[in-house]
Amino acid sequence: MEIYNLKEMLFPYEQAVKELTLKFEGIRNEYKLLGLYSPIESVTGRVKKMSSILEKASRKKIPPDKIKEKIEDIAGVRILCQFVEDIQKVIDIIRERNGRDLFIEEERDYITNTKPSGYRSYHIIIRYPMNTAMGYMEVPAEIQIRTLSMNFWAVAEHSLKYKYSGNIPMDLQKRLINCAEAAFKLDGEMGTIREEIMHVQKLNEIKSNLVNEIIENLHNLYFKAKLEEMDDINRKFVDIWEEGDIDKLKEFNQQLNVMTEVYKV
Ligand code: 0O2
Repeated sequence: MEIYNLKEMLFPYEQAVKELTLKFEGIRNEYKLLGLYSPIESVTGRVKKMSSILEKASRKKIPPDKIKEKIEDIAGVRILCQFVEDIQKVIDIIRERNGRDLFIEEERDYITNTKPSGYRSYHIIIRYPMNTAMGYMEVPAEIQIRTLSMNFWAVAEHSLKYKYSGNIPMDLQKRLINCAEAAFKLDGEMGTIREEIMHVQKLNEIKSNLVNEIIENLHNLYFKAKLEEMDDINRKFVDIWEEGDIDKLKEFNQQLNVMTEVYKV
């Protein structure tokens, strides 16, 4: 690979990032649609900037023709979790796909083996099979899995590293290590109320899905069945909605389901 080819070389990486991001977002949405707690809070992806690729190649003394082979994080996907416990669930989801739509090359556990900087995250290096205009290829990609608080720290530290060109002054480094420990302590404390938070979030998802169904039913009864007593039904819905009782919402939706059955809408 020559430098003048770098832009073209990145095309499949861009596609791989898009596909991987979409897949993990799909898993997250599926959990939510099923009214379940999702271990995936959010997913982002990026292709490393050309300047960063060249900087990393130069720092690691990688010649241009070895960039593709040696820099594994040109395609990067970051999965954020609310709780440390969710990270293992995400790892399991990815391991489950190994040999199917991706191939795991290596796993790096910087949570158990925290980096001296204070960095915590779980990395999975994969090869992602793709059919491109140039034919079949396996695009290397790095999946970083971390909690929101690990991410808060990493993003801040990354900015400082950039500001100081990689040489953060010693006293700032020490403060960053303290911050990393505080962030990890926060993760630990949050873990103690995880069950309760998960329960509330699940209920919220169920409620939101129910409201979607109810509104669709109301829409069909109004526009398709042209029901006359719609005002009463709407008022009943508003009352139940304001009460916020999930069982009453379920019961109301069941009644609407029966009505839509009867009116065949
Ligand atoms: P960017 O801008 O995020 O792409 P090395 O670069 O030698 O540390 P290596 O051997 O490629 O890393 O693999 P490693 O350490 O498993 O993963 C590299 C990526 O992990 C980094 O990419 C960062 O995103 C993240 N990372 C690793 N260590 C740290 C750290 O101490 N602080 C922060 N904030 N992030 C870290 P890049 O290329 O450095 O940066």
